[in-house]
Amino acid sequence: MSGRLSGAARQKAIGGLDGWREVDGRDAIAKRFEFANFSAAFGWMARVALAAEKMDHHPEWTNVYRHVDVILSSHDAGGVTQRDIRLAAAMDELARQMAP
Ligand code: HBI
Repeated sequence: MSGRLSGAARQKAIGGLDGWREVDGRDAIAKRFEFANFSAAFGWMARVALAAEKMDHHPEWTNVYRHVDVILSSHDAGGVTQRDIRLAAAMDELARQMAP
């Protein structure tokens, strides 16, 4: 199991992602994804779900119409780990692939 990221390694890892922010009052990262419509949002969620299952690492997320709000944290580690960074990068890549 990888440990919680902190200090410079944490800043570097989060900074290497596309538009992720740290959550106030919790050791987690978050991003709002926006899509053209509900179908695109849900299609992306389906692809992410398959990737997440493969990685055995799962997002906290809510979908409203064409927006998906995502929070990532490693529950067993109690904070942000490399597994969150890897899942975040996979989400970004899948969103890029769906861009018009
Ligand atoms: N997803 N975000 C997140 N955090 C975890 O700690 C986690 C998970 N998915 C699966 C998982 N842990 C399993 O390894 C354990 O629940 C067995």
